[in-house]
Amino acid sequence: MCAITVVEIVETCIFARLLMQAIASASQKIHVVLGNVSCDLDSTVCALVYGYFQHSRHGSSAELYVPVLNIRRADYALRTDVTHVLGRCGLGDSSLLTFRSDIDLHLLQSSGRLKLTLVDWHMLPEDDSVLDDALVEVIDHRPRARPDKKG
Ligand SMILES: [Mn+2]
Repeated sequence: MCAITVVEIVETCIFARLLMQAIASASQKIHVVLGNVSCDLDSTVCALVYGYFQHSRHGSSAELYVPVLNIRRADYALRTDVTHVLGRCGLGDSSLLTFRSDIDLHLLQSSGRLKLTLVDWHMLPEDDSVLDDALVEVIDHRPRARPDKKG
């Protein structure tokens, strides 16, 4: 069974709603905890749990932590292991999750409001190289390409 409780999972879902409010705010930093592009189960769980953990410890009105699943929302149904496990944990409603297609990371970065943590991967692809300056932390078993920055 799941190590995280249903209550905790559901609490992470406030991220999606808070995110919508934050995007409307001109000043709030958004710290995205981004899983890898395969959106496999460990990547997804790590993004949700670490995002929740960081939000619980450091989230504030000035900085919002948001776990983001690194696929298009339309592709979520294809990740049957993820949908199965999250469904078993009481998180069957995908509208409560935030996907890469829901949020324009390049726009947030260009406005200086993005901080980025990568979980279960360690290198941004070439077409996301503009996000490099927002990268503050990498949680992965592979060696880092560059040292973590403070943030
Ligand atoms: Mn993985």
